[in-house]
Amino acid sequence: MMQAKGFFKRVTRSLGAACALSLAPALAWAQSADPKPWQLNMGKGVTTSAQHAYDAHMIALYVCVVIGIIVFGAMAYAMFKFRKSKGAVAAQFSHNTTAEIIWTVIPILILVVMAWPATAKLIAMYDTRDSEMTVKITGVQWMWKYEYLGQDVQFTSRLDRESDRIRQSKAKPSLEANPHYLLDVDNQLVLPVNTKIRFVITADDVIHAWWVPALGWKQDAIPGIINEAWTDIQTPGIYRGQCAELCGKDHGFMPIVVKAVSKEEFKTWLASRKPAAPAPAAPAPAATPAAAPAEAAPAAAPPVEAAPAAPEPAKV
Ligand SMILES: [Cu+2]
Repeated sequence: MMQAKGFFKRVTRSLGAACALSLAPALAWAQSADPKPWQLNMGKGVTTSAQHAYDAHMIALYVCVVIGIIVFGAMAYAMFKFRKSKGAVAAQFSHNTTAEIIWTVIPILILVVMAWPATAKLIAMYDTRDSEMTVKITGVQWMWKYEYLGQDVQFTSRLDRESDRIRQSKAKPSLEANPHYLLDVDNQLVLPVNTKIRFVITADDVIHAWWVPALGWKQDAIPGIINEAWTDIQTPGIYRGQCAELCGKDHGFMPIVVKAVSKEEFKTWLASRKPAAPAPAAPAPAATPAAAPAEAAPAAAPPVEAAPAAPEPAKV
C-alpha cells in the first residue's frame, strides 16, 4: 500500500512538472502582440476586448489542464495499481447512480463557471456606446477603404508595392529581407491610443472580413449590411492583420496595417490628411434682383420655373 502511495505521488508530480514545462514557453510568449514563430498560446493583444478574450481563453485552458491531470492521473493510477499481474479482479457492477449524478453535475457547474464571465465579456465586446470617433471600413476586391466619419478624410489601403513586386516576380521572399511580406500596405490605418473607436464595416462587392488579431476581434464586411465593432488600443505600435473571408483570387493579398499613435500625433496626422480649405473667394459683384432667384434655384431646374417661386417685388 505504501509502495502504491509513493508511485501515485511520483506520477502526479511528473504529470504536474510536464504540464508546467509545456505551459512555461506559452506564458512567456503571451506578452507579445504580434505572433512569433512556433507560438503556441494566443497573443494577449493590445485592447480591452483582446484582454477579455485572452482571460476567457486562459480560464478554459486552466480548467482543461486540471481536468486532464485528474482524469489521466486516475487512469494511470488504476492501470498500474490494479494490474492483472498483481492479481486484480475486475468489479462486475455496471451502473452506479451516485457516480452518474456526480459526473453530470460537476461538468455542468464547470460550464456555468466558464460561461458566466465569457457571456459578460462578449456583451461588452459588442457595446459600441460612448465611442469618441467612428471609422467606416469598406472591403473592396482587393483592398480596404477607410473613412474617418465627420472628418472629411478617406483613403484606400492596398498591398505595398514591394510585396506585390516580389509576388509577381515569383521570387522567394526571405524573412530577413522581407519581414512583412504580404503584411504591408501603402496607406496604414492611423488610430489614436486610449480612445474608444467605433467601426462600421461593410463591403462593396463580395464578403470580406476585417481582422487584426492584436485588437481581439474579427468582423465580417458584407455588401448591403453595416456591421459594428469597437476598439480602444492601449499601446502605440503597428498591428497587422488580413482579410479573413475567402473573397476571390487575391484574397491573400489584402493585408491590414493599423498604426496606433498618441492622441496628439493622431490630431496632427488627421489635420495633414484633411483636404486643403478653399481659398477665400473674391467679393462677388452685386447681383441684379432678376439674377438672384435664378442663381438660388437648383442647377437642374430651368430658371423659368424658379422665377414664380421667388418673391415678386412688383406685387408688394
Ligand atoms: Cu477580402
